[in-house]
Amino acid sequence: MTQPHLSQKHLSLLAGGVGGAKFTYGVMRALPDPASLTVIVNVGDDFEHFGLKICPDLDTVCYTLAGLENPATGWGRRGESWRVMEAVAVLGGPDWFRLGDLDLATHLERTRRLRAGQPLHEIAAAFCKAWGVKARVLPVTNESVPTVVLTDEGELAFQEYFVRRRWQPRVRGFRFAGAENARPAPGVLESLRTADAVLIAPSNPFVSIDPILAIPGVREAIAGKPVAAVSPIVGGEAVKGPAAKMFRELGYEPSAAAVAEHYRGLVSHFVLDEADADQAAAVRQIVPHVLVTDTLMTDATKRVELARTVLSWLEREP
Ligand code: FO1
Repeated sequence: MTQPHLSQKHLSLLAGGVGGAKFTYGVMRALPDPASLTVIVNVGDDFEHFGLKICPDLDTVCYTLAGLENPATGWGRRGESWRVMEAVAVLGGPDWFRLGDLDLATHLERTRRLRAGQPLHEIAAAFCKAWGVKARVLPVTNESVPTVVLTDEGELAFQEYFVRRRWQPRVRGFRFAGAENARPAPGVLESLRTADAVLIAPSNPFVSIDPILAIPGVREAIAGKPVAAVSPIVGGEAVKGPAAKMFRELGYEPSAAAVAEHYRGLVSHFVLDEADADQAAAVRQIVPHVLVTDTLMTDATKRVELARTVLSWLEREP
């Protein structure tokens, strides 16, 4: 009997942000059965705005898997219009966090369902079904565990820091409020425990992946498994967003090796970009299995190529 390919087994993927969504899309497309993929998504960016529950990372992942994402921003919806936000601005309301007209439908319907008592993971499943997403997408927890950014100016709520202040305040650390008492959403630990391998997307380690790992039981569920992380830092800079700036402000030189160090003891496999090939030996001192490849997901084909490269490497070097 031939050995089943990893691409036919169960995979779990930890993701947040735009880079995370792009890699998730690649993995989903690289698998013969997208239903064998469970995506566990950061909820630290979630907040309430206009009385609506906004879940940026869940929505970014789901829109991207459904092909509904706005290609210009990576977040929000394709073909978006902004009539509601424009009308809000005329009234003097807050328009710093831009909610498009189509995107608003997601927040309205999610908030209605939450108020009716439906848990977030069921809402995510219902929305994925409606949008034709075959992979399973789970919030890491159904509870509110907001990321708080500790800055030179004091504590800032995540979206205040990220969008309103355009990640300019200097960071000193992060807090995931209430994480220690939060319960993982149904299916999260089961999916991690039964996964043949766990992937960590090239997402921001501090504010996309760490808030997932902070939920009790998550680290334990993946301990001892093949866990492969893809570096979000390429050539000393973040592909998108503030990851490199955060490393610097926390006192580390941003590099693929610094990301590997951040994940020391958690990951068995680490993927870095060709631009950082000179760090492969140093990373091998931190993580046993190291792959150097082109990680830049400049179009949909490259997302799938990267996923295929990582999955076939995991098969060869489990
Ligand atoms: N990011 C921005 O930089 N500016 C925005 O106005 C903005 C609005 C927005 C609306 C819905 C949504 O799901 C995401 C949105 N994002 C926006 C992205 C969001 O801040 C994410 O948390 C970050 O991209 C980090 O992943």
